[in-house]
Amino acid sequence: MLHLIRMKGIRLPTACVSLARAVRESVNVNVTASPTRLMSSKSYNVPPSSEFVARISGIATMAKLPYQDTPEGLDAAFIGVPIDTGTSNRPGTRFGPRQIRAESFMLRNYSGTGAAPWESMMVADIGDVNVNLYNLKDACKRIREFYRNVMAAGCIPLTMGGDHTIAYPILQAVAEKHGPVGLVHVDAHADTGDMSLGEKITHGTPFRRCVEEGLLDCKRVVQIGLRGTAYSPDAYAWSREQGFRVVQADQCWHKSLVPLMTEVRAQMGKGPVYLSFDIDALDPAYAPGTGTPEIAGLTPIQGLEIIRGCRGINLVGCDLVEVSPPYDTTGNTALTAANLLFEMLCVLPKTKHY
Ligand SMILES: [Mn+2]
Repeated sequence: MLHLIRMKGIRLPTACVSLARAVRESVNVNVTASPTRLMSSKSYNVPPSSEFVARISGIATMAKLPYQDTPEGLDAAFIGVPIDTGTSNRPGTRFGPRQIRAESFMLRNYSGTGAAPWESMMVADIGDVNVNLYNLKDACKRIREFYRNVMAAGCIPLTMGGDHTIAYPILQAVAEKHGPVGLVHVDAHADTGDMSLGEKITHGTPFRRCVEEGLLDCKRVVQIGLRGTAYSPDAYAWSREQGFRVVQADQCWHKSLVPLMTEVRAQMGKGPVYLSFDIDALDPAYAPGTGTPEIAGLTPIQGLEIIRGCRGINLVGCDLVEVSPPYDTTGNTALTAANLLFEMLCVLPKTKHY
């Protein structure tokens, strides 16, 4: 764990502070002009600026935030769940959290929307769930227990997957605290299958399990971006029968999704909502590093419109899943994921906007 020190209300990793101080002193910069100094009068974690600290230096935490090993005292936390045991096709999502962290060092202080998360909330990277790579049921149990602690601390989890199986145990913990939640589910697939190869727990079944256990407020569920070939002529009938709103990818083509999100906000109302974003919702031209790609998907612009359109929704947890680094040597899938996760942080209820 990085050793933290406090300096006039700003918590930075020690190495970053000493480097920042050295840089300031060597160029005689007015201390009050440091962007980190201007962030807030409260004691929040603020990632070091590349004005003072080499962007590529340091241990790769999400957004260069401090690492701490508990959720205590945090308003929100980034958490990795490095698992691909549930995948049906290309593996590799166990490497997702690591590469998202590695690509996240380009993130700065403000979103283009004027959102200022580092001025609004105490956020840290609390590391990874120690998953069982050889037993998916035990992995789910470990994930559920980890997230129970996170929820008990009053901390909003922002999860880096990991295949989509993880949404099931996470939602078990979320619903234990909040009761049945609304769901904004962005994905190429409905992930509402019943069984695969005789197994109930896979990355194609999490939302069926969630419905069976009463974890979702089904009238407040929307699935956006669904597409691809199917095993039946009406592949999303089960979703609609539960009361979900289904927005297939072809209903999104060539359009801004801002009007859709106005409707989604009305559908979600004031109750608690979980946001689950499978990177395969995006077109594989933009996000090839994923386990089950489907052609003709959403653009990154539409992805941003969906997330930014969640501002005003009572988000109690978010995830970004299915990043499989071995299938994208450019790193751009993970870079996109890092940015989408930052934008999720930017629409949490406590985040202030300029
Ligand atoms: Mn999925």
